[in-house]
Amino acid sequence: MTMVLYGRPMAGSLAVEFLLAELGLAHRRVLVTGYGDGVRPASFAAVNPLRQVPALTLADGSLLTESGAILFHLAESHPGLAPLPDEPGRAVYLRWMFYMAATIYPTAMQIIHPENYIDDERRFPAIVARAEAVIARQWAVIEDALGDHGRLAGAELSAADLYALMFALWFPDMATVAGRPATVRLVGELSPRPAIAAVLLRNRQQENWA
Ligand SMILES: N[C@@H](CCC(=O)N[C@@H](CS)C(=O)NCC(=O)O)C(=O)O
Repeated sequence: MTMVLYGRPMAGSLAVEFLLAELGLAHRRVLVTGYGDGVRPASFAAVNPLRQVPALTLADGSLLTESGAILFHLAESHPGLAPLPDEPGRAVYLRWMFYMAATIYPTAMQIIHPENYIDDERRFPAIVARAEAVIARQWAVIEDALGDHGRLAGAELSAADLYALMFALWFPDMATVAGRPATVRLVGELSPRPAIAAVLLRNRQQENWA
């Protein structure tokens, strides 16, 4: 059975698309639009009751949600983009995978969807401003780590770098990226890779009509 990735253009599915493309894994992509009761296709509500992307059905028909789990599983089961147990860089790789999922992603969501955190629209700017300050501090840790090797888990490209690339692309003008040379270099080196460039082109084209 072909894997099916449920995604929104330029959203949390982007890092999974990067990884699927870099690993050359065949999959079908289902574009999700709308939110809450307006989510389309309506059947997506049964796939992920939270109506969040990414979600991936695997070849055996089982379903994975959570970007970190999806990236981790794919990189673990197809060699090339993760240090495996007992290989150098493994522990550091785990650190960054969890850092992206548990530290960066929730802060990013406060910036992009403040309406999920407070009802009073007048308070949205305050939520966003605080989250921007928090993510700037969080990203400084990534910038320092990238400064050592240009990649997060040692010298080799890993799924953690692709995860970081997604967030950097979400906030190109913010303190996550702007003025951070190691992050700018990561984006500059990874974005033109043929697999990544093709995913970005497709996502940017779909962003305009989805
Ligand atoms: N913890 C989840 C978060 C996923 C998430 O928040 N996805 C966003 C897109 S970036 C979404 O689909 N939001 C729609 C909603 O919450 O209604 C993960 O890491 O996959």
